Amino acid sequence: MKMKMMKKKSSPVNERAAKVSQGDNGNSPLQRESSNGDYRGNLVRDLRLEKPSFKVLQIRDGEKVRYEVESADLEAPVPAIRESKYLRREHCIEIYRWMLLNRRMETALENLHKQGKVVGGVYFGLGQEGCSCASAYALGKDDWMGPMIRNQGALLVRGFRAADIMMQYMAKAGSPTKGRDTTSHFGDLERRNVVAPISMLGDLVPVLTGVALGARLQGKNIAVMTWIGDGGQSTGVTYEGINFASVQKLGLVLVIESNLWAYSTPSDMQYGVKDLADRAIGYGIPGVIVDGTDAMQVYDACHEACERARRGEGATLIEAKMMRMKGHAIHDGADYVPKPMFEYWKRRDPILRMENYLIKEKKWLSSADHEKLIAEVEKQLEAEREIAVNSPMPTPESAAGGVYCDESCHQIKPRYAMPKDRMLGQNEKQVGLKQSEAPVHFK
Ligand SMILES: Cc1ncc(C[n+]2csc(CCOP(=O)(O)OP(=O)(O)O)c2C)c(N)n1
Ligand SMILES: [Mg+2]
Repeated sequence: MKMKMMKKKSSPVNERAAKVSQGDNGNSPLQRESSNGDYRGNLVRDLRLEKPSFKVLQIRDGEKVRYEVESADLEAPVPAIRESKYLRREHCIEIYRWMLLNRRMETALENLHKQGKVVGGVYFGLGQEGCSCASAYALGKDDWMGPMIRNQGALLVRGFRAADIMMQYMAKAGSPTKGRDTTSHFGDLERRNVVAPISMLGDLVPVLTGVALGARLQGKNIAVMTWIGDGGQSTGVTYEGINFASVQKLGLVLVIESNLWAYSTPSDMQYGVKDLADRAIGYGIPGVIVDGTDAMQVYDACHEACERARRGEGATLIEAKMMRMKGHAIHDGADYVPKPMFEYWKRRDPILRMENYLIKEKKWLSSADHEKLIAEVEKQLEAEREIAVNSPMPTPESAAGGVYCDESCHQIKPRYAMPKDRMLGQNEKQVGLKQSEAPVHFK
């Protein structure tokens, strides 16, 4: 059924640029065939079970700008979850649990903001929990990640407590940045292998690539995962970072959170390619398209990309198609988003889809077990919320102290082994460094 949401009198401004495409290219779900059989078609795989296609049109009414959506797919039934090739029952339930915790923590944060307890704004990953949690779940102990603002789920999976994140937003003394920063600009270089988010969009890409290079120079190939939005991926530094990873065959796993909006700009008003995964062809690395609301697809693509990274075969670009289900942050009511888009993606809520999958399709969870699981998550969250709310603000005297610095903070220690400098053609038996030598020399 063809649904038209446009009013007849409206005139689209720059129709081509305003088209938001979800890649309905008619190709096979597993592997897009190239027309001439060359390598280009084989570099991009599409794991999705549906390929919605939208057109978002920018309409100008005098001074005012608004958006309307046109699509034949808005009433389409929700597809099944794609069976994971790798995950067993307990893993699927675990991922679902992280997704629940992610969502409920963000709801708690929204309430804390309304109570005036949060200093500054709150960023949400509503509708993206499956992508955030399942991607981070694919990382191993030695791998690294660099989250962005919508990856609070990934932080939970990587071992941060909900209390850490809530304290951070409330600028509490016990927060990871000891109250120096709100939102999520924190990492953990010592225990959890997490690089802090960088606000300048794209800059995390070369940083994570550098982490992979550092590990390589210490004799180990690791996976380094970071995320970027459909808006942020347009930055020059994103290209530089991916290109360097591609040339050096470094284990970058870049997840593009293709959520149809960047602030109030619909995707295709700032890129011309049909699917962002196609950019992988230009970088010379594999690209994968997944349905970002299907946690199983996200996991499988990320798992394969991480395995490839650990084998030293290089980078992968994963485009996760989904929808940002709130505004940019708490201050943004997202009134500019056409309502039918929200309705369409609400039916594809990643938590609802996973719940159906576990309870109805696989029968891996009984209703009673499900209720128990939810009660446990709520109990955990309430306990952590209490810790966060009751913890103290920083003392005035502490303001002069560092955020990360302590006495030994500038001592950079090799994590995996001593540098072997194999890439530099030096004697492989030589391990360790002379006192005067820096760890890495590009000669
Ligand atoms: C280089 C750079 N340009 C602009 C901004 C301001 N900015 C912050 S978030 C944002 C929108 C990001 O949209 P997208 O990358 O699609 O991510 P989403 O918010 O949808 O997750 C912009 C323009 C920035 N932080 N860095
Ligand atoms: Mg976006």
